[in-house]
Amino acid sequence: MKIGITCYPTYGGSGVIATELGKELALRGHEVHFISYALPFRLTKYVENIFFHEVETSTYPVFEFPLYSLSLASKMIEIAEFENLDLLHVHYAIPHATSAYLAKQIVKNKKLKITTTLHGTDITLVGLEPSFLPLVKFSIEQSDGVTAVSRFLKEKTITNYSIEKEINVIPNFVDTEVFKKVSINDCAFRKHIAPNGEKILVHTSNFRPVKRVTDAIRVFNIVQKEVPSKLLLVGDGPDRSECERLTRELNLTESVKFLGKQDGIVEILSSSDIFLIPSQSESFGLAALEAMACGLPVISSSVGGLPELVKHNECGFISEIGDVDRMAKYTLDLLTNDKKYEIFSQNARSRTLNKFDKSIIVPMYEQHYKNILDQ
Ligand code: GMT
Repeated sequence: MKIGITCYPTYGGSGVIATELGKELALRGHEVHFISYALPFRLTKYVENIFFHEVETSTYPVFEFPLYSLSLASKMIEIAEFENLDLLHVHYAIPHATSAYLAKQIVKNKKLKITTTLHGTDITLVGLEPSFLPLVKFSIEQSDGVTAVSRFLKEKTITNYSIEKEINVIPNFVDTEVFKKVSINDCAFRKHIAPNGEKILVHTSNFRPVKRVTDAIRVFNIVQKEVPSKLLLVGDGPDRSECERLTRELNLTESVKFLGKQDGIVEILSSSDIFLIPSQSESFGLAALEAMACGLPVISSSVGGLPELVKHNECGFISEIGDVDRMAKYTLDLLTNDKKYEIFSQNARSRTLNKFDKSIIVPMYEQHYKNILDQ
C-alpha cells in the first residue's frame, strides 16, 4: 500500500505512535509518506520506503495568522496525486482530519481513502470547544475509517459527539525489543542519582496541568519518609515551575531531580523502580506502557484508558484522581516487599509482550486499512 501519514511531529504520544507505525509499515513493505511541518522526532535515521514531505506555511502580510490547515491540505493533495497514495492516515483529529477531508474533495485520485486515529485531547478537551465541536464531528464522520486508542476514547467520542460511525479500537503499542530493561549493573546513571542504593520513582510527561505532576511530587514526599528514595521528573512544560516551587516548599530539592526532555528514556526507566502517572485525563497512557515494557510497576489514577492498560493489583495499582495517600501506600507496598515487586515487574513486562507489542498491533492497522480500501 502507499500510505500518507500526518501527525504532530514534536514530543507527544500521538506523534510517537504515528512515527513508529510508519516505520513498521515501511519494514513490512508499504510505502510511507509523512506529511507534516517538521520531521517527526522519532524519525532519526534513513529507512527505506519512508519519505518525508514538509508542509510550508506561506506568510503574507494580509494573513495575520499562518494558514497551516490549508497548507497541509494542499500538500496532501500534491502528495496523494503525485505519489498515487491509497490512503491518508491522520493522527489527532484537529486539524488533520479536516485538512484530509478537504484534500479528498479536491484530489483527482478519487480512490483515495482517509482514516483518522483519535488520541486524546482532540476528543476530550480541545475538540469539545463549541467553536471546534461541529468541525471535529463532521471530519470524523467523513473519514472512511476511524480508530481510537482505547475503549474509553471510543465511548467518549460516541457520547460527546453523537457519532454513530463505526470506531475501531486499536490500542497503542511499543517495540519490546527497544523498550526492555537494559543491564544496570554498571549503570553510572543509577549510581549517580542514588549513590546509597535509594529506590527510584520516575514520571515522564509534558508537564501540562492534565498530568498533575504535583501529585507525583506529593506521593514521593510521603514515600521518601518511609523508604530512602529519589524522584526523577522527565520532560518539560507549563507546570514545571510550579513543580520546582513545590519541591522547594517541601524541602525535597536534594531528592527530586528535574531532568528536562531526554532521549535516553530506556536507560532512565531501566534505572528506576516505580512509574507514577497520576493524570486527570489520559486516553491511553503511552508513557506508562513504555515503563511497563521495561518492567516497571505503574501507580496511576483510575481515569480514561489507564485501567485498560494497568491491571490493578497485577502490574501496578490504580487510585482515584488526587488520592496521593493511597498512591503512596501502594508505592510503599511494592517498595517494601521484594517478592511482590518482582511479580508485579514480571507481570508488567508480560502484559506488554502479550497485549501491546508492535507485532500484535501493527497488523491490526494493516487489517483496518484493507477493510477501508475494500469498502
Ligand atoms: O491528547 C493529547 O493530550 C496529546 C496526545 C499526544 O500527542 O501526546 O496524547 C494522547 O495520545 C497519546 C497517544 O495515543 C496517549 O497515550 C495519551 O494518553 C493521550 N493524552 C491524553 O489523553 C491526555
